[in-house]
Amino acid sequence: MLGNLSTKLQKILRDLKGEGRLDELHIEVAMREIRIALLEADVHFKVVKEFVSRVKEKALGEEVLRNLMPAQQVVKIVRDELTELFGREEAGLVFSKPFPSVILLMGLQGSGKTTTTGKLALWLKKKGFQPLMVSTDVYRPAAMEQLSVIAREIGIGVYEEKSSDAVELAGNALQHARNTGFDILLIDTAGRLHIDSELMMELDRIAEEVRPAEILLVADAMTGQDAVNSAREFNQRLNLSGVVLTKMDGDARGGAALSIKTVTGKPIKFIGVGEKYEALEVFHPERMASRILGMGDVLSLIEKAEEVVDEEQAQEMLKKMQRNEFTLEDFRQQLRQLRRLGPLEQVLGMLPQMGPLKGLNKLQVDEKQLTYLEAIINSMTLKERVAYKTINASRRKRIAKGSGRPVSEVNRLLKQYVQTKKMMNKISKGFSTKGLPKLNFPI
Ligand SMILES: Nc1nc2c(ncn2[C@@H]2O[C@H](COP(=O)(O)OP(=O)(O)OP(=O)(O)O)[C@@H](O)[C@H]2O)c(=O)[nH]1
Ligand SMILES: [Mg+2]
Repeated sequence: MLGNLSTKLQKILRDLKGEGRLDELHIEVAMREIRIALLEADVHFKVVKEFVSRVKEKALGEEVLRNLMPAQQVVKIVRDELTELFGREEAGLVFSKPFPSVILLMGLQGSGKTTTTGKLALWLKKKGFQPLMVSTDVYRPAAMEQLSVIAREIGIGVYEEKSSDAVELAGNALQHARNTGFDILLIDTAGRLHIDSELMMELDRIAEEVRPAEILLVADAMTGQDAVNSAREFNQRLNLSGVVLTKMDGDARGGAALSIKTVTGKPIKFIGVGEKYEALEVFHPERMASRILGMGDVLSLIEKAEEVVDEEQAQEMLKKMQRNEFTLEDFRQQLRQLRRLGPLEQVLGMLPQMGPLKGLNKLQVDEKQLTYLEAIINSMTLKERVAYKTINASRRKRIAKGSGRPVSEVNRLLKQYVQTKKMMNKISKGFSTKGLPKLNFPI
């Protein structure tokens, strides 16, 4: 995520660390480089100016330069200021009581409103709410159909009514939600290529009709300063409660994410990180700042893991690793869980890029390889999976044939498995089987 900016900032700070003692000139040079990196990432020029001057002022502070590890201090300052740009506090969703509470989503055409409506509904459902969705895009019949398809796919209710009046439709949907006991009504609205007064008026009237607890702007992170400008204009008219930045998984440069809070005063509440309905993350300013600086986001990773990993199974697996009983069957299960965590690149990006994990994010990860590994294990008998030493040359040939992969890959997998087993055994000893793992990452 924000790969380019991330790489540049990390390089600048790494160079600074290489300097040992720091003087004003070092700081000057680093600040100039940071300024360029931010501008290249399409961050708003005023935001850049203020950011650099704040970091510089703090970095030149007496204590920093006299500190034994001044570069570390500078890294911390940059991280704190980045966090500040992202909005410091995690914003969270607001609900109105009594239910149903309304979330109104708006934004320019193609920014991801309909997809985000579905993602957010799914997220709320996982949290135990009973959401209902409605599309008020009365201009394109296909728009309503799109939301209905999403609703079916994620198993969430959708309010449908043939109507050409978006305001009336929103009102009726709310009435329906109230009558039938839904907690939350998510309203997807029509987009326009540009902000125009007709669009604004309609949104105004919908808001007036349903009194939303949340007015979220859905903005496409890939569009950089355009996203920021649209956010500013929407906010002037509708008093947004927050922003959802979509397409952060693509090659968004960071300009939108780093400018929106300062320019509009409104926090980013969620980010969209893919086309799948699960690809929505709560936005944590501090964690995002750490991720950009390569310090990892182990907390988010643990949360993701907790969603897909069954706690009891995990404990069982840990015990097995500690007793060195980790079988190929377990290896397969781990591969499956790994794939459920999301695209490997994203997972690796959340690990701290230092110590033993340094450079991991630059690994060329090929998702296909995981499928092949699983196919190879699938071709083994249960006995073989439990006792890998019985897998002799002729069995290897049979397994290769069964999985449609060359024998060399079967050999490599067995080798990897043995190494993993050893490593797991070692690492697992550092974890406690009670409560949270003792994490030994150097962060
Ligand atoms: N990669 C990626 N694609 C996304 C994300 N969010 C939405 N998209 C894609 O963006 C495209 C447009 O999404 P929609 O949800 O239809 O956008 P919209 O704002 O409802 O569009 P209109 O209703 O036409 O204004 C779709 O192809 C989505 O799959 C995201 O976070 N990441
Ligand atoms: Mg739409």
